[in-house]
Amino acid sequence: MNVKIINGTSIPNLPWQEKPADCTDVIWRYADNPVIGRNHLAMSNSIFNSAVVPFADGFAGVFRVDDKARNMELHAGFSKDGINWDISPERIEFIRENDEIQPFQYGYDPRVCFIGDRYYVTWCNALDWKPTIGMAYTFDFRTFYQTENAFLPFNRNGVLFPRKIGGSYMMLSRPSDSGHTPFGDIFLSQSHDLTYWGKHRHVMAPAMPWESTKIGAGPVPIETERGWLLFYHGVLTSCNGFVYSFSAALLDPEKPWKVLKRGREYLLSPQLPYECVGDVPNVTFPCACLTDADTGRIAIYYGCADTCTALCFTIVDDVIAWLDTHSQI
Ligand code: BMA
Repeated sequence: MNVKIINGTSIPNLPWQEKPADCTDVIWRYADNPVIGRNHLAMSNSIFNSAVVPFADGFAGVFRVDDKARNMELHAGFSKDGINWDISPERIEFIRENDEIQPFQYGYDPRVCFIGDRYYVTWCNALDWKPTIGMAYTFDFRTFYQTENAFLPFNRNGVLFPRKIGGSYMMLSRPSDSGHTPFGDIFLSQSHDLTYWGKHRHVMAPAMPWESTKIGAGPVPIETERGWLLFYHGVLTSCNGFVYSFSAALLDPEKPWKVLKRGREYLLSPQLPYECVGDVPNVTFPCACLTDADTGRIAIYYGCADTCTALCFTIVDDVIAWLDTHSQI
């Protein structure tokens, strides 16, 4: 491994498949995708755009589960191997930190970030049915404590950094509108206490055709000696609707609102049937990755066609080498 991962975790049981000999891409898919099908639970219409982390001797996660009434819910789950998931059929019942926090109306696109001694969950949370960034924490993925929303509506894709940087917690987000938002840049906000957020900075706007409508942060950024490695989705508007692909960027280690490298092409786009066909066609939407600090192996979990959850792989060295030769800022 050339590029060192900083503050990383050893994950010897990381789900993994070697790159197929004939693959010339930086990211390759798990051969038995999808790993979580839409009917994984008797009550589910779809399970996608979900977040997993290493936990105990395996993995745990917060899953976006849309039920058959098409409520958008969050469910907890556990796995020994990151492939076979035991997802609760009951939605998470958040314990609200105070009574003024609005009871859950809907939630989607969770991210999970371990900071200090607990796992923080950020997700698109309804405030009076308007989307913003909800926050909660858990120690065990059984009891979840909901804290104040980070921002006002309308906002989506809230993604925490896994430690304070320059004395502040940091979160990426994508201010949006009440509908299917035909615009969107990634911004960064800072906080001393994970409650009050300010010192907002612009990070990046859509640039290349594949992402020309809007962009949004994906998994929690990976700290490397070259900077913060961020996977992010980008949306193109075609005559048939939105197309969600994803790529990578490298953000400054100390001032992560500064973009050091940014892929001019997507790394993965909807091409296989489970990515192109479903409740919302042509969506690949990464919300989590597992990174083994010893080998630089990365397993990325991504939602497919707003229907199921799939897995793909890459290696830190390969993504950064690609960014070194394919960047346009
Ligand atoms: C976004 C979110 C995602 C979804 C995507 C494509 O606005 O709702 O959950 O995957 O649209 O429908």
